[in-house]
Amino acid sequence: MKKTILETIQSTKNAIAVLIDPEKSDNGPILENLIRQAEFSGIDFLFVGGSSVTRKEFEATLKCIKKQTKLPIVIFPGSSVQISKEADAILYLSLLSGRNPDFLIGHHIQSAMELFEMSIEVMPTAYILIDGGTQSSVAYMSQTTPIPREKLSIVKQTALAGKFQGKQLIYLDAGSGAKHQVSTEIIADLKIVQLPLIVGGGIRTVEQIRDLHDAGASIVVIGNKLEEDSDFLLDIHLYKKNLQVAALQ
Ligand code: 1GP
Repeated sequence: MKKTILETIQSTKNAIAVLIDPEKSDNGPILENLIRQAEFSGIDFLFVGGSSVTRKEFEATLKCIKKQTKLPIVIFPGSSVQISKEADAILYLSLLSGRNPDFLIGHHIQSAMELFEMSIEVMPTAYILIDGGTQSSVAYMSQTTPIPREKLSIVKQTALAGKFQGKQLIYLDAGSGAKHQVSTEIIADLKIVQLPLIVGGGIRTVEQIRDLHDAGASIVVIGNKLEEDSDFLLDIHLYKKNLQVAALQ
């Protein structure tokens, strides 16, 4: 039987997701090229979403992506309008680092019935913002404050609370374009939670990806860097190849 996306994530190691923001997508040659390169480089997932994407933009981009690839398409929603039956799964995010009820439960209620009628997989996810040294769009749009990066115990308590609530995944985000990525100390510290960790925000080099994987991140998410330079996927290709070789030794 085919694995669900959640099962795939639970059994994955050293995975990489490309984040596509429909607000910035041309839904044409640039997106097509990015998807081709992502497939070639051995990317594991395509995440789709953004802080201020409209329903129309979202649907249009999803349709373009779906037409071109068999890679798993996972929604990383910025709001209740970012849902679509074209996707395979949705990270059903509760923004646990914040205290804004809209992002803890409000958007969920607004979209629950529609989501129920779509046959996409819903993956309960604890979404935790960590200060990345810049004011991020997600912090601004959600009107929440990220957890200071040195407050390891608050991150750990928040992740554990998410686990006790039944979340299946933890997403640690330093925010798009962050100056500082989520630290490897935080990732190592969250081993006790024993849930797959997805980590994003400000990741721009293969060394950063490797450090995060080595510390225990299941999936590293790359957004901004690829919007500026999709050839970075060639470096990722090499990194993935080396991982395969190492696994055979
Ligand atoms: C998704 O915020 C990240 O979690 C994406 O960040 O755009 O900086 O890669 P970048």
